[in-house]
Amino acid sequence: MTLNEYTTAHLGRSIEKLSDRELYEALLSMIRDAAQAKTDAACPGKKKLYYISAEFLVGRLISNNLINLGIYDSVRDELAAAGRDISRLEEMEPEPSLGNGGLGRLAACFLDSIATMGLCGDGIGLNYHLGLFKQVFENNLQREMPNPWIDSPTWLTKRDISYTVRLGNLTVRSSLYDIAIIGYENRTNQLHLFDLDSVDEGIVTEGISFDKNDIEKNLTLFLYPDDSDEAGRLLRIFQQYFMVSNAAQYILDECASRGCTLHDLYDYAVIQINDTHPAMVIPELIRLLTERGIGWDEAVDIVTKTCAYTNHTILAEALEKWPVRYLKKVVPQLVPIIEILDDRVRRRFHDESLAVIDREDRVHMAHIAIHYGFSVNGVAYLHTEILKSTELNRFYRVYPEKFNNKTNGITFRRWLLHCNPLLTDWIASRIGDGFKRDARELTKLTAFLDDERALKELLAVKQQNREALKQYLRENLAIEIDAASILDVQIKRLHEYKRQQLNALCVIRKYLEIKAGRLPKCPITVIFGAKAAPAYVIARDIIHLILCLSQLVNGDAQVSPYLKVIMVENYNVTLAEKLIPACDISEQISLASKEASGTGNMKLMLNGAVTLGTLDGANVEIAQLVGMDNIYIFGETSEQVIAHYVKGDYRPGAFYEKDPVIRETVDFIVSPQMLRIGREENLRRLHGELLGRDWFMTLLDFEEYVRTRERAYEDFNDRMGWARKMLVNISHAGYFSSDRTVGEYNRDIWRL
Ligand code: 26V
Repeated sequence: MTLNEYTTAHLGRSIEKLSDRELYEALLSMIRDAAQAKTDAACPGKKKLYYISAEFLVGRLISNNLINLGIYDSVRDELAAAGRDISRLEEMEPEPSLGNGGLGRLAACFLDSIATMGLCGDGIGLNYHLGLFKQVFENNLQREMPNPWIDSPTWLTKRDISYTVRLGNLTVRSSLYDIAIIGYENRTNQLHLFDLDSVDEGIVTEGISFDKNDIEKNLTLFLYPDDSDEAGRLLRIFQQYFMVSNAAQYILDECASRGCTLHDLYDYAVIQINDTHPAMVIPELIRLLTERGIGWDEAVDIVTKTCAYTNHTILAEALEKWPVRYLKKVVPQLVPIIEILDDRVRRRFHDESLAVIDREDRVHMAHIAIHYGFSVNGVAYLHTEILKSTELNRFYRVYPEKFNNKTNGITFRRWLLHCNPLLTDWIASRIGDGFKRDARELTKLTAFLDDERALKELLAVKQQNREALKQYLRENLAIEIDAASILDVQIKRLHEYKRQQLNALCVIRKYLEIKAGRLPKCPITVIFGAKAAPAYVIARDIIHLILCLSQLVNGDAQVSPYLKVIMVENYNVTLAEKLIPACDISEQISLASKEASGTGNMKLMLNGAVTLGTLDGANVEIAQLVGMDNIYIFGETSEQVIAHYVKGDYRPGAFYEKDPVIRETVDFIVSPQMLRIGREENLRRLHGELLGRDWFMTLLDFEEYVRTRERAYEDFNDRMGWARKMLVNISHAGYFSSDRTVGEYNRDIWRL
């Protein structure tokens, strides 16, 4: 059915007669009907996957759904023939605010690939009304605002399903909303989002403040509510338990309805636990199974054969450990179960480091997931190796068979077909359409590495995308960029280990160079996009530094023709889709060993940006695929970095004292120019942190970073040489399709 037939049948009017709003609503409901029609496709086997995650960063859905239904081009052309522009309708859609960063975006890419591969697998999470906060900049500081995203019409479909959940002294009844996940020319699965009807957005006062104790009203307001006080931490546990208790009840009910006796649960269900946030599903399932008459030993056995855990970070501070005291307040019903789980571990292994409850009475959520699950996976080759050799080494020794690697991936439907139609068409013109189904076909592009015409066309595509970005930033964010400049981007959550501060120091260097008359051959635009966790003081200071630098550099008539610094407000999936096709240099500069994988690195590579990065996360695999001539690698290796931590021998002061360039650069943070623009308290605190502690070793790699970045800028001027590097990157990006990743999960873990 065409859109026009649809509007005529349902609204009695043709496209021409409808307002943009009416057309948008019609499009949404047409897509929902089409998705519904694809929910009944048979599953390949009787087992079904349940992917439980605190985050699903799905992004806007209209265009992606149209692409996956195979009707994007026809709808676009139909609209155009009626004098209407599909992009105006696309821009009307609010972006669901259900995630923070790579973890949530990965979950969304996986759902797309699972449905695309015809597998039966649903997501399960929470319906946060105000999402992750919305970032606004005021006086060069980040301020947090609620991010309401549930509009009318919405993709959410209310289901007639509800469960009882005990939250401390409170007993609540949940509601369930589904979002259809439409595979590319394949079946429709569901994202199940649980919610509570009593939640009240009206309790939010100043910014994102609210009464943290009023669980009935606040439970699903925000993703990652501030946990800098006890009430905030308790709220996070309330959220997690609400999520997994609903998930467990849903899974048991659905499996029972399909013939499962509970004794054979693992034949009907596999549960992927995305990071530790959903790990309480393990004791909750044991509770439910024993309550339904299954003996303890068997319940533990069933659950262990059903659950698999993905680790997404080695940062100790991010591995959740909940005090037993908290769990007694929030989930007293799980505490005796967790104690038995701990007891069983202690009887079996006489190794304190493997315990579920440590000597300080804290419950290690990852330890529950490893002992009582059948699979533990890291998210890139290097990350899994580090887990096995250091962070989880004791576990690896007792359960070597559970450990496996699944290098992350991204869905090419969103990160190529949807966000970069020009490049997609260009690729298709060269190698045909096969890559749209099978990303590995991109390697066919290597045939054009010495084809001057092809390379020129590729540069022209990038140029057009840069101009489109320029226009978008002007119209939507009132930001001016030079479309002829090098676009050098770092877009990701703000964290010290990702080292946005290192990039900022490099910007200071460039500024001082230009001031001294050493001008770059090609103008440079450095773009940042990042949100800082509200309670993360140094991360907020780094944002302040970048915003102050931006004001200084862009306002300096002598410098700004050569260098501009942009920090986009409220970086999200929608902005990523605009930025990535236009970028030239992809900054992946985390301290080696700290970035589990990264997935932005894959998106940028696929869109023809060249990586400037450390040998960390998936950068290692990118380097292997493209070869050292087509990537800019710098910095100490993960082994060297790990050795510094073991020896405790990194001293930022030593770098500062011995290298006058470093000293001048770091001191610039608290120079009179900067203090005129910024807040002394924030700038001094950051300066002190870099000199005194610098836990993520910014200064360690500074000199080599500056040098390597200069080399990349220099190479950029050789346009044909650069185009070749772009093409090598695009040609080898196929490995990073989430279809490949999901295929491996299914082969090794899920076995659907
Ligand atoms: C969470 C937190 C929370 C509080 C304090 C500091 C901190 C630091 C890191 C994290 C990350 C939690 C897990 C996560 O988001 N990991 C990301 O997962 C992506 C998908 O696998 C991966 O590409 C990123 O490298 C990894 O950081």
